[in-house]
Amino acid sequence: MPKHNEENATYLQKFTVAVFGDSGVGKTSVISRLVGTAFNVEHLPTVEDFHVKHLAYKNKTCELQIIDTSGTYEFPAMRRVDMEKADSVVLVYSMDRPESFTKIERYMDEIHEANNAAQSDKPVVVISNKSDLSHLSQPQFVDQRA
Ligand SMILES: Nc1nc2c(ncn2[C@@H]2O[C@H](COP(=O)(O)OP(=O)(O)O)[C@@H](O)[C@H]2O)c(=O)[nH]1
Ligand SMILES: [Mg+2]
Repeated sequence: MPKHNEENATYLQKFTVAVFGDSGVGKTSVISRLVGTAFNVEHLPTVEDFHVKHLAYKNKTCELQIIDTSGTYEFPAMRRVDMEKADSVVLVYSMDRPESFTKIERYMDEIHEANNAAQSDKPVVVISNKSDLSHLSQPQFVDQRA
């Protein structure tokens, strides 16, 4: 019987991804799309959820553990724990809400702090969500970041 440990070529390698972003930007929706659960047209604020997705990569099966965080800025200690345990971080902002992009900078600062503390260098991916509503944002939103 094959042993399920790291020496086994088909072992499930585990990666933890933490998803952060302002409340309502669409974090849960993006994750639902990835893990195959239904898209919800309502915004149900998340405290913290955990999802698992299996992916095949280079002859191995990876287990992606996805932490869907609360978008409120009230839980810095919880965020810090999630940042420290994540192998990589996804930051989401919404194209109709410039302030949700400004928040990305604060998350980046916190990630740098967590990285420095842990002497790590986690990859960070930024997702622009709600591109169908991009016409609602002000032009300077783009100019400010150029
Ligand atoms: N128009 C539009 N609405 C979206 C999109 N993605 C998510 N939403 C809606 O945005 C709201 C907040 O989404 P949710 O995933 O709960 O946000 P979260 O708080 O970041 O987890 C919900 O009403 C979703 O249906 C998108 O790409 N376009
Ligand atoms: Mg959510």
